[in-house]
Amino acid sequence: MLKKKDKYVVAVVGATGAVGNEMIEVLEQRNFPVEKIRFFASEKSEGKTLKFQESDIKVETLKEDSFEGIDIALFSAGAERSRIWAPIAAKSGCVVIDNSSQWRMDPDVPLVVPEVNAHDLSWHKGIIANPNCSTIQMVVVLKPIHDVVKVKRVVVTTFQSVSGTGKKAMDELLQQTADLLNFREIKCNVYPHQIAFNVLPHIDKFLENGYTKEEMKMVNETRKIMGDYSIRVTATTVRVPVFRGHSESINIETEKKITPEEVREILSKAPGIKLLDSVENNIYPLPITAAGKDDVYVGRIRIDESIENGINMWVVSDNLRKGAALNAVQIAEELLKMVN
Ligand code: L14
Repeated sequence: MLKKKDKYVVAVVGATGAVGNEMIEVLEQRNFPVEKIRFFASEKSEGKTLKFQESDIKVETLKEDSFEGIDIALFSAGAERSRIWAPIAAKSGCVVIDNSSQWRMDPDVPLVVPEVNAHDLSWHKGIIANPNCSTIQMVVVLKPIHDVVKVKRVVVTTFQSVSGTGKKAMDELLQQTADLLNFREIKCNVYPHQIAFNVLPHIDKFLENGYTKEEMKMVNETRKIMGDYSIRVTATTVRVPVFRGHSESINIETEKKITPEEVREILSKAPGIKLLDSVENNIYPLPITAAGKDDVYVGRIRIDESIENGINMWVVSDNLRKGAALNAVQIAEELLKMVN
């Protein structure tokens, strides 16, 4: 468990990846009280160094005793590495904030978005899970509305950028685009189909029920984070040729009636949210608005006239920031508040 200190020894596991890079940047930008930073990655990155606050830090590979002396470890190295290494790290007394899907639905692991359920951090046993990127930006918006009129059902369709998959996918989109513009043959290595100038209704693996794992994460994680298993959620997750920023069309059915004006009023006061909702001026959130920013942007708030109490909205956020690295660092900041 974390002890009160002025500064902490912090590790980033998966430091060379797209989310790892962003974690390093967010720690720097938010002036996280770092006594010492350590970077871990696979053998492929052995010998590399990465910058942290002007100094060059060498990238290490994980060993059984690597976590001794580390207070907080931010993991983003895939589910398999988290499965093996997070318990080892926790056993050494380090608090793990894990960005993979490995521990999210484990009943012994809190799944936390600070704006929604910071209170769940009180019962962690050494591992805390960072939710799925598409789930995070959705619950930030659902929670303040749920508190007022109770959300009964959610129908969500996502438009997800390639950076969620990582650097290789960003390279693939860029390369395919360049190849197509130059009348060359394209190669598909990361995704099963061409992603440039295309849309793929497929994120993560397909499951027995015909949904993708990404879709079921949105269903199950939403209920766990909101602490309300009566909320019904159905999702379609779609990959679009965008580098950074996930967009979502969210339809909600509420128990009590609510007008778009009331939704705007509630969301304008909610933490982590910025309203961009002025269609008369063509103002609504775009992935390029959200890229590199911390907030969850909401627009296109309107009545769903096909049901008694329905609202539609458009929600966009940077999947590497609030969807991953920023949320993880905010969890760490909450942990510090709890011991200070
Ligand atoms: O965190 O966009 O579970 O391909 C796994 C799939 C993150 C996004 C997770 C993608 C997701 C990723």
